[in-house]
Amino acid sequence: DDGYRLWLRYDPVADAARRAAYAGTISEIVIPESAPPVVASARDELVTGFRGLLGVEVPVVAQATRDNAVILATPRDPWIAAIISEADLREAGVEGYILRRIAHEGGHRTLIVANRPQGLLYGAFALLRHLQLGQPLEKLNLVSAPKIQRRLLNHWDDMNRHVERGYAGFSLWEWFYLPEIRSPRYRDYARALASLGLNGTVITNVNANAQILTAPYLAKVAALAQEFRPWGVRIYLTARFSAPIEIGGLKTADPLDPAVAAWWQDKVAEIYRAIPDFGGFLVKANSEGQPGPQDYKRTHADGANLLADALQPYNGIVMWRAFVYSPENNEDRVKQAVTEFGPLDGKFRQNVIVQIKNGPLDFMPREPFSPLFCAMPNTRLAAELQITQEYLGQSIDLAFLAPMWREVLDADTYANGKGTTIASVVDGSAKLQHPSVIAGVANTGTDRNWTGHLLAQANWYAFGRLAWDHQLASEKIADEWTRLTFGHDETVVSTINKMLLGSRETVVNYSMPLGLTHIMAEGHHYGPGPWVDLKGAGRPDWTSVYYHKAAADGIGFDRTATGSNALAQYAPEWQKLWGNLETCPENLLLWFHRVPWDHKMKSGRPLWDELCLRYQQGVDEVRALRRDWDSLKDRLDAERFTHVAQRLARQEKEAIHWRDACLLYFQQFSKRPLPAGVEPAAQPLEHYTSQILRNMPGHR
Ligand code: BDP
Repeated sequence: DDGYRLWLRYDPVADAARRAAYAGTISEIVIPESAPPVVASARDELVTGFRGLLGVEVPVVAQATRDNAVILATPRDPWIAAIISEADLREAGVEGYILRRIAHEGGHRTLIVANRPQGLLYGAFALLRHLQLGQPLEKLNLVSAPKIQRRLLNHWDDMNRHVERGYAGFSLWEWFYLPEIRSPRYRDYARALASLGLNGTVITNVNANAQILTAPYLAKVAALAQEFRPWGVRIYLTARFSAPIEIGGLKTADPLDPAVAAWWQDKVAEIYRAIPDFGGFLVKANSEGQPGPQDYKRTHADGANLLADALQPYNGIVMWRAFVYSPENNEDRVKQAVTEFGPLDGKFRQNVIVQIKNGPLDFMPREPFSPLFCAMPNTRLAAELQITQEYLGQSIDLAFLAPMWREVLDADTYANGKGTTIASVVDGSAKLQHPSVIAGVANTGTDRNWTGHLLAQANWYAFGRLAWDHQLASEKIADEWTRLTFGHDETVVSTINKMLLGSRETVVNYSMPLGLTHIMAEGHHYGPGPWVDLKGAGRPDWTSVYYHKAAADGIGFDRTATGSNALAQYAPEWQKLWGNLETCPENLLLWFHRVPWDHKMKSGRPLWDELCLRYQQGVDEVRALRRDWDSLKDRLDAERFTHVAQRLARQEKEAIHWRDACLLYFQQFSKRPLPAGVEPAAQPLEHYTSQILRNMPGHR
């Protein structure tokens, strides 16, 4: 089993009694003859799903002819309107669905009801998931609707098919072959998105290439859009701010220049002629060398509004990224987004969404939430999460990210008083609504299993499920994914669930425990590099020494009032908790504080000992992961078993490497021995500092 089928396997329901029960309650699929393409996808999915799960060919009809029909319907059908309440329909909204089993004319029906075609598709997937999860049909009765309107993947795919921070092969988009030649994978990709309720995708890298906006490439993009459309997946593109110069022949890209505005208007009109349901632009501007409005002494708002005005007539949106830290500013890097964007609050058009990474630094294994989520009350804000594991072991280490994303979504900004979680800021319920956006940087590529590491499929799944319903518990998501992917052997399920749920914390433990961040190797970002300094990286805030500040007297970055005071960007409640060395949670300790090596930790041990033991714990936990996986050998197919076993073996090596490299390095400053229970390094420090990894994926 190569994993290609993801969570949509539709293998026969293993429990024969249950399979028979399902088959007995599903007799035919009722769907109007002139169904729009999205509903045709729903129909085909149900046929395929029932065939696989139940082993029967369920006929498709235009009118119910018998008992136990599965009926796809909208409230335009008076029969449905009489059964489904106004309130339920309202709750289902634009994209949601109602699943209900009802008694009717002496028999039964299963209803999939939605206000719009898209909801029927999501309802069909939900019904199939229900069966795949072995849930009973008899009392089926649920209403589900997404809380966030635009649920997008962001692909950091270059046009030469290299994927920036991609660890699963090449880009899925075969630009040279398009538009005529279309890989069947495009359909499979869009179908996978739809199965999770994702409704859009930005197919190009934020480090953008203007060529994508030229006519020949727009024709190729239009071909992809055509493949995605039956699955309700809309295309978005990244817009390179200097495109008017690079492909438009203008001398400037100044957002206040009327010729520039006219160029973008024409370009946007051209895009919508080719792709009528085009979603909009994602822009990285004046960030890490990308061009932007500041090149013309204009603001981010000027830049974003320029594009927003061009898109507005078509209901297109601009997602303007807030990942900025300017080379001229030597303020603590984690403060800079608020410094730059805070003053622009309220200055963006209504179809602009400022897109913010979950943390103020950069997708670290753990950071506090970005304070920009509470600094712009009059601006629409999107959350950008990273599914691809740039800093969490790429496609070698197991790190299930739902618990990390839960930390973010549940974080209370206190922006509108207690309970103003990031989730509520993003979905608009806390403040401004429409359009609301959540984005996940994709971990997909041409690898047969899509995500490089088979178990990393769980992160794609988790992002999609959370984008639909940001209240879902990590445990529930893990359990769903494991059952959909590996079936219902309870030993398998409980073992894999346990492995998934602890895995992110394990990576934190052996790489950046106790609030350490950004101490990975330079450039490719894989493995340890706490020694990276200005000799090895282009600017101070790309070094590791900038972040850990280890010295004889201690370690950590003082972000309290005695230091950079990044803490002041948070609500007083957080300032109080995080600002005090005694109350600051230890998992963020060295993010906020500079701490002496002998500082007494909650365990009673000195900081140095605690740090060492965390690294050791990380290694021990990887060993436990290996034991757990090995215990499933006879219960899994050989291909998937071996695939994961090999990666876990490599992960153990990597964890040991992290532990040894970091502890040897920090020991130069702490001058303390390893505490009992911590295994000593096999090699001297020079061995680790002189290692150069080559041919790393995801990095140019
Ligand atoms: C960093 C990545 C870099 C991205 C950048 C971004 O290392 O490849 O281009 O973020 O998000 O995490 O723009």
